[in-house]
Amino acid sequence: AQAPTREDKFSFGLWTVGWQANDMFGPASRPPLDPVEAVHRLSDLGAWGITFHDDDLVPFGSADAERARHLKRFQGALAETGLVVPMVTTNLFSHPVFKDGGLTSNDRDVRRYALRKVLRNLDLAAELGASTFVLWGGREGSETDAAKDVRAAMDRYREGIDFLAQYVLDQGYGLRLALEPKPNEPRGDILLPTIGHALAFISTLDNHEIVGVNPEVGHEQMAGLNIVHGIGQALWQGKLFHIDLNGQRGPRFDQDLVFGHGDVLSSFFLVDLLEHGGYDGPRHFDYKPLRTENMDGVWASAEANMASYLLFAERSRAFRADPEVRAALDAALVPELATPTLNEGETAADLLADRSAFEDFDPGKAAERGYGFIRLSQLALEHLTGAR
Ligand code: GLT
Ligand code: MN
Ligand code: MN
Repeated sequence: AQAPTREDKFSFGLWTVGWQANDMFGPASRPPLDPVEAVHRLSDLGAWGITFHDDDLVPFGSADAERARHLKRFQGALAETGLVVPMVTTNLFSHPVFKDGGLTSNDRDVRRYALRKVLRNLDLAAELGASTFVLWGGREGSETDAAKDVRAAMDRYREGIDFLAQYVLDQGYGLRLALEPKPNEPRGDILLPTIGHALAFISTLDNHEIVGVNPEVGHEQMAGLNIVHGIGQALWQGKLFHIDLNGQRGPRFDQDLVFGHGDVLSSFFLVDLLEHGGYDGPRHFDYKPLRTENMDGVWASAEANMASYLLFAERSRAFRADPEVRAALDAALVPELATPTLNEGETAADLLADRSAFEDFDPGKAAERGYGFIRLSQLALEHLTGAR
């Protein structure tokens, strides 16, 4: 297997390798991880970047001097290793003050406090040279429809995101905001549950140019959706600012498995899309090392994410280079979809005058063709499994 290099742009959340594996049914099974050690270990493994929430790096409520001390140590480790901070995010979900959300809490004082918490962290993100600021609204939502006026919540969400984006613009920070959708967990229902909801919401913002999405593979799959289609549309709209790669097996609780350890076929097509679809941002892993693993297992899991990605990328190149695949793609008319349906400048009158489009077109005959999609799919599977 290939070893990861900085050029691969692999990054990890501090909260991933640092997760102590405390869950709903039991306490931590691993010791705390020093962020400085995380930086060094990830760097040694070939990662390029590290990301974090304010509270991952500086415990919630730390005094200013304490905060400065934590940041200094962390920045020292970055300088020593050359690891970068491509993305920063704010925790608006752990402290009980956010139990009804941050930007959309019913309590106005909480919303104002949330904005202040994010502003402070935007300054830090800019200082560390990050280009993306992620907002995951895990607590923005409800368990009962009696409790949340969704239209008012959307007003407040828009107000909050537009305000934060305006601050970024006013400060001249080179940051873009990326909203991360998730359908549920920890709230019963979360606002902006899917990529599609988030994209529609973004189009209503005054500052929509600097707001995009940070989709997580497993979150779309929890909603039963096709992540490859979702990412395809986000790319098409120029809104794929960042991505959270991981694994999930079907609609159930958020598994945050290692990338490739969920839906393998979908992971293959996702990497194929990222590698050939014009995305050049971070390949960011947001997963949880299994609770069964000790620290050796944690580092093995970090390696596994990168190895999976590189394996899929290599298989995707082989797939695309195979002459049989190219012939099958042509036979399936895949390239023809890139041809516009209308001729240049063609009007409705022109189309109405084109007898070949209707009067002389034989739908019965056209319906006889088989598209050969199964053959194509099987060729992909053969490449993926190394049979070719
Ligand atoms: C939290 C969540 C992730 C988000 C993180 C960013 S927080 O760990 O489960 O999906 O990406 O806020
Ligand atoms: Mn995520
Ligand atoms: Mn998740």
